[in-house]
Amino acid sequence: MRVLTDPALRVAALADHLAVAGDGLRAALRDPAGIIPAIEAAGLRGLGGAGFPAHRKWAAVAAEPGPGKWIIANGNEDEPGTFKDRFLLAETPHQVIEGALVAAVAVRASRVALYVNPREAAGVRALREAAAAWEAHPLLAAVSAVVGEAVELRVVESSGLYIGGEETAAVASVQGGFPFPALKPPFPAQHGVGGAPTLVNNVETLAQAGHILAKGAAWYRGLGIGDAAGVKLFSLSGDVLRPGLHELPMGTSLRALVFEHGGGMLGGRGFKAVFTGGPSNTLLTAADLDVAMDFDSLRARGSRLGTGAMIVVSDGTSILRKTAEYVAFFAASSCGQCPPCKVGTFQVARLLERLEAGAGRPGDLEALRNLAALLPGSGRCGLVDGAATVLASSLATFPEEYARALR
Ligand code: L3W
Repeated sequence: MRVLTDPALRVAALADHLAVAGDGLRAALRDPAGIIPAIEAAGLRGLGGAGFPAHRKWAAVAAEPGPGKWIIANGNEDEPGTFKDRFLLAETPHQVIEGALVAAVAVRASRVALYVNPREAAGVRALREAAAAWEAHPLLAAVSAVVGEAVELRVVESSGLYIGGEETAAVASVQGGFPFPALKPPFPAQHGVGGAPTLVNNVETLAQAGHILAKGAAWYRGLGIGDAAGVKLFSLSGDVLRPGLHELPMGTSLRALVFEHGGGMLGGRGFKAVFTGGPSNTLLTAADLDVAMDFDSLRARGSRLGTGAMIVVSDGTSILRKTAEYVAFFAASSCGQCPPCKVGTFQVARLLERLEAGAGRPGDLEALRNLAALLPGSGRCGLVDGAATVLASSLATFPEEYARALR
């Protein structure tokens, strides 16, 4: 099933995009009041990690007074193992912009920030060219007419820092500041860029909107398996034969992803575990191979779908080493505003590094367990929670690796 990755959408010229797409935006312009109900009926969720129902966020922004409301199409993507947004931006920039304009019509926003990670130079280039083409096209004038203000598309390069993907940090970046996350509430929906109501959605979420409006909510919902709706871009990496971006029905089993679409384990090695999402969630193991990969099923299992990144680890690979690598990433990515996050992630990274190097000391495991219990909830954004979750899960699931490292 190819919706977002349909080769016909991988075009640079707007005319080529509109030859095969554009019906979603046209439908949105014909019936602006029908957009949010369609998004709700489709079951679209926020695909940047949290899975928050998209229609609730859109309705919250729509309910706020204008003028000067904002949309931030969040393409900051920088977490290990996630590489879906860079595909959408570099290969299908018009698909993302069409979706963002559907959202602009729905919530009556006039400022659209296409917020992109400058490390992805191809994405920045593609988006700049695409935005210029839309600026000159009558469809944008039609969007402005419905919104009631001149709609502007701005490509905004992020700081390139991971933390800049957190939504309040994205708001701060678009305002020209350092990407410091802020406490919520207020949510950006009420108080975003310059205090204006702001809809922040991941670019994958927005990209789905055009298809939903074009082909209908029932069609979209039916693409998913069971109760799960629609399609998802899974970033598959690690010890599999066919790593890469796999667009699959939401609710596809982990087994199907790894053993059918991913071609199975590299070199016939045994399957050991999967780091999901950020990688900031509870690990999945062989006992979870039949779990449906969707927000609710993974949450019921005690884990999370997150961004849909699945980093597969085989028998020969050390979980301790991978955990140390990811926690070091979170430690380096902490913005430093909240001492428990800055100091806690640093301490965990230091202890893991020491253990991994065979220089662990008695008491290190207890210190790690204590930190895993103490740190969650101690920061204003989710960064420290992610680091603590992956640590706690790896300690609980593979205790023998830690004990062996200590010996
Ligand atoms: C309006 C309300 N909006 C909540 C909105 C809120 C936000 C969304 C989810 O994501 C996840 C986490 C990581 N009126 C609202 C409302 N909203 N109540 O719903 O909010 P929240 O707070 O549940 O999550 P979040 O912090 O936005 C984090 C996963 O993403 N993840 C992490 C990515 C992190 C980055 C980064 O920091 N650079 O990319 C990766 O998978 O595990 O589940 O929009 O405003 N009443």
